[in-house]
Amino acid sequence: MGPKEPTIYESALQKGYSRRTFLKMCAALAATMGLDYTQTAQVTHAMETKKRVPVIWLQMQDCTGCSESFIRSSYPKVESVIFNMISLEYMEVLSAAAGFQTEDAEQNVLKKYSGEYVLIVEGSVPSQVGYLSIGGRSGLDLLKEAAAHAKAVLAFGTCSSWGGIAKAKPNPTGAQPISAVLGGIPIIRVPGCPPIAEVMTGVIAHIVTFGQLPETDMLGRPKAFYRHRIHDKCNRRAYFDAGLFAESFDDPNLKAGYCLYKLGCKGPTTYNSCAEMRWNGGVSYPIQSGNPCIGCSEQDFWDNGPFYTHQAKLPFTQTTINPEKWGAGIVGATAVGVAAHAGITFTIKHHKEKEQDRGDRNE
Ligand code: FSX
Ligand code: SF4
Ligand code: F3S
Repeated sequence: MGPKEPTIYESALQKGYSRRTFLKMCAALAATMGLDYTQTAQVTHAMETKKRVPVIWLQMQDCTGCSESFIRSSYPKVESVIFNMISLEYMEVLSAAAGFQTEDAEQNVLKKYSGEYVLIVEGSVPSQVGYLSIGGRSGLDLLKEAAAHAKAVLAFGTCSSWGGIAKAKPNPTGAQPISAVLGGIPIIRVPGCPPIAEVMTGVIAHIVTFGQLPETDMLGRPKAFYRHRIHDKCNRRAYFDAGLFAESFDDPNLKAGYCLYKLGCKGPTTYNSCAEMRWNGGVSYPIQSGNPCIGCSEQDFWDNGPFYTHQAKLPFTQTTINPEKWGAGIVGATAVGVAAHAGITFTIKHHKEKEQDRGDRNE
């Protein structure tokens, strides 16, 4: 028998982390998972008693955006995730080895950790012969082999979840989501092009902490991160409800916070955590930065464009609400939609007066 494998806590200590840093990491993980502060103890207990989870990260047809996003996780920092919570046994982007050496390493890991490892897949799978071969084997082959003995399969990104950009028309490679070729194997979908780093680490942390897959919605997405539409938590939502819309990208009202719906925003039909967790360690997200949501976490988002053109009705929506009418209806501005010129003028005027008031108070 080999030496006893260290727990996550022990391995953190071995790497020179203090108990204090370790506890901070547990608190950050609990927050990322959306757990109550009081549940931090549960996370800490799991990290003190459980061993690191081996992870194999496969890349199919993708742009490496998911890997790039993941390695920029801020809360917790990816070095603490990678080196403490999981043991990243195979990942092309971070691999020191190259070529056949790397492929050999993968084969060893598949055998050594059979039934124990979490398989993360980034990218879509081509159905046309001749596309995507790694080390002389087809991507499809490698994927099926790795999925067969995985403890859990996580589809990171819109490509592996739904097919993504490669599946957009005319789809020359016959790209498909991994669910299309892994029949019968439960898959957790973590869509986004790419997904938010903290969402990815949060899903892994859930599996490590609770020893089971997180609760998902009908489409296999973890509810903790995909239960809200961007629109539900959007920082511009009050303007939508008030019927105040930016009319163009150089409209000064865009900077003032007006809603981007008329510029094509797909927030009303997009499920993701961007508006709550934001990007780059909580700094901002597309809408906050002035760019309409293009629905990057949704199925066929590339074909559901155009991205920046206002559409009265969004195609393939999960809601029958027409946000244009809904927004104006809420203000009660004669309830005839954004075209109700008098109503809009009133709300804009009213808003400007309020802004003026605020400015006066702040002076
Ligand atoms: Fe790229 Fe990942 Fe988009 Fe796809 O992210 S960011 S094309 S979801 O598979 O690398
Ligand atoms: Fe935010 Fe877009 Fe909804 Fe406007 S339409 S409130 S910008 S999500
Ligand atoms: Fe994507 Fe929309 Fe978020 S475009 S990054 S889901 S705000």
